Amino acid sequence: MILQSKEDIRKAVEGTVEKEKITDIHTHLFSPNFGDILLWDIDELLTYHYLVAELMRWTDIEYEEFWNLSKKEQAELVWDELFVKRSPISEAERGVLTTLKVLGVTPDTKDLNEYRKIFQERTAEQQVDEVMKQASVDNLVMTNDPFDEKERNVWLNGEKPHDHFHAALRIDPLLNDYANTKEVLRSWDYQVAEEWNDQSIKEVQRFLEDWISIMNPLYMAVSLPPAFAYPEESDRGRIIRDCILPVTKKHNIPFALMIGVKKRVNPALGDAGDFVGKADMSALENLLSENPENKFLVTMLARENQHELAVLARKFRNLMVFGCWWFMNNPVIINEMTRMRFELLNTSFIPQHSDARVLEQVVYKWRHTKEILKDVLTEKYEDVRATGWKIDQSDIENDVADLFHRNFWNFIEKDLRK
Ligand code: HDL
Ligand code: ZN
Repeated sequence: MILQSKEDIRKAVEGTVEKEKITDIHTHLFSPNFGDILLWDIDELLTYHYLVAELMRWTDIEYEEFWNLSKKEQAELVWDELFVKRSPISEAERGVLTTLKVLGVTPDTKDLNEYRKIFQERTAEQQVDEVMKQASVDNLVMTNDPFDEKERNVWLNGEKPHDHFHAALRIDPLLNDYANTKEVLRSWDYQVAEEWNDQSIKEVQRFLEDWISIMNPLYMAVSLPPAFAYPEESDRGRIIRDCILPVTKKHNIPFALMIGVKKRVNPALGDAGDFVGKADMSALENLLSENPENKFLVTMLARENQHELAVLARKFRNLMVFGCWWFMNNPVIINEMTRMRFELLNTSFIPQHSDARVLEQVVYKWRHTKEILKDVLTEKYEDVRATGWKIDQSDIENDVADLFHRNFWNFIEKDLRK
């Protein structure tokens, strides 16, 4: 049906954005059969490291003392400081309230125990089904770390993700801390040598191949510091050159780079202690131009890098830009970078991922993003319609399907190998 006005366009965009199912391509969630490493419920929501960082701005509690509190006590402290004593208007604070509302619990009381009762009545499986239904997410990709003892044992015990959950092989300790990881690999009988030689290459490749056969990952991922350089005569540079690139190409899976995190600038805050820095784009430019048969999924953490990343994607079809990552996942920036991406890349990118660490966050991260997407898409279609171009409801449905899942799955299946 040809859309005749901006109001028609807005209605068509809103309906399509609400209806289209989403593949959430980067989360820290797990299939329920992976056990208690899948985090969910109100106390986990309140002790999300984003909220811990915000809590610490209002209290002088010793960090050690906070971490020694029980999860419930930590949650009560966060609730009191950020929701009772003052208005919860930050993105992560508002996210808790949006989540409660969408899950059918109007957040109209400041009594935390009222909310706890609701979550206590559910099982993890029920909550996964409810969250995916409410968020309209029908596939989600996990972050699977073979160096995490608990998770490693789940895989070695033969657990496989339930349908709709997919693996991603995460290799930060291999690329960012090889000096210490060498010993770990040897303890798992991968006989890497002290110096980087053919044996080391063979054994690191064997390690990657073994975990690809265990996990069947959709991609291989790493987070990288602002100082990331490539090529580089370093452990990281050599492992990427000699192992990651050949193995991901052989298996036709993307290498996902998440660039710009300065880890633990305040170590006492744990996961809340990471910072951001602008990265030099030449590393990515070199990777892309030297490896046209490899596929790269990339997101960056610095606002200043977003424009360069979008322009770089115009130069290299083996680069798929994704998400508004972490400190980018705030309405003011999501709005800016999504508009910029449409203006530079049309719909050839993946607009968002939830990065959810706690199951119910999928709900708010997508709810908040969809509200922005509706506004931006309505404007973009109206700009085009105003030239006399015909916009049909089916055009919008086609574009939103690309943005919400087809771009990702097409990229995964894309084969650039000659
Ligand atoms: O490295 C990553 O995958 C990041 O997303 C970190 O996990 C970070 O702590 C985070 O949760 N950001 O949203
Ligand atoms: Zn993440």
